[in-house]
Amino acid sequence: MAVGIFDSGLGGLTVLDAVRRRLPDLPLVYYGDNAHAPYGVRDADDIFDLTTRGVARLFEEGCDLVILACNTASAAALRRIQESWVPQDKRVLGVFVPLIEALTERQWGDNSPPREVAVKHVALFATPATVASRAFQRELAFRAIGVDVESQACAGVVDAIEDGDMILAETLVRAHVEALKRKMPSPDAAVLGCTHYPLVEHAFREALGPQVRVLSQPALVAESLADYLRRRPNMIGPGTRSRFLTTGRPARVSDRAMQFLRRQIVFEPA
Ligand code: DGN
Repeated sequence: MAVGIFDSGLGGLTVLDAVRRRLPDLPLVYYGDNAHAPYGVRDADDIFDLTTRGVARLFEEGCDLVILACNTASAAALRRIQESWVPQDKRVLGVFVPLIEALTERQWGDNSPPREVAVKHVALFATPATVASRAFQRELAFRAIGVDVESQACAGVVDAIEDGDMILAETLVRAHVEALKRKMPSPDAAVLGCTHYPLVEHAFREALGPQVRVLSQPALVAESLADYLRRRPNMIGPGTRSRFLTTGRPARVSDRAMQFLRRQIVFEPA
């Protein structure tokens, strides 16, 4: 049995990498829907259909737990999947809750009332689809967490990273941070709500300044997963080797994965 990691493309490899560092023996199956990426410009029904197809494939691979390591899919499809689609013996988790926990210091699955929230003004940087969904604000409201959120749809950043144009990506990040600061001059914390942003985290940090606490998803998701599995010791059995599936062209996707993992991995057709 393995843990499945779903993403619209390659960005979820930043999450996979952090999970591997935190839980080196955990067998993982990665599914990148490269044939249909990016999701950031698709509508919610389309994202739901594509995401359920990928998650079903990961269930077939023997994954009883799947992480939607894609903010756009988590925003547009996760609740619908959890409420109406997942079989009883399977679990699908998203990537917002670990960020919210980091703001409130709560644990996954803990229903106790929120503690005093240290941060008051939160800047959210994400794709246009994630920002439009208001899923992050919905999750905060669901937990009765009263922080002030200002969001910035970072158009172009994912595409620039996918094209390997890091100079353009960093220039766009600086422009998006400036645009955010015009709406919220002094955020206490910044949430990087997209799988690709760890690759330009340095640009976000520089533009935001040292007084802003930057919450980067991969390490937070890995820590939450470790905690989740620690509380469910029988959930994942002894491992097989990790596998990488793609709906795109495996040779091309394997080549581009180097940019995210800085080592060679081999994708198979999904
Ligand atoms: N993986 C997506 C996310 O985290 O929002 C970014 C890529 C995309 O499909 N837009």
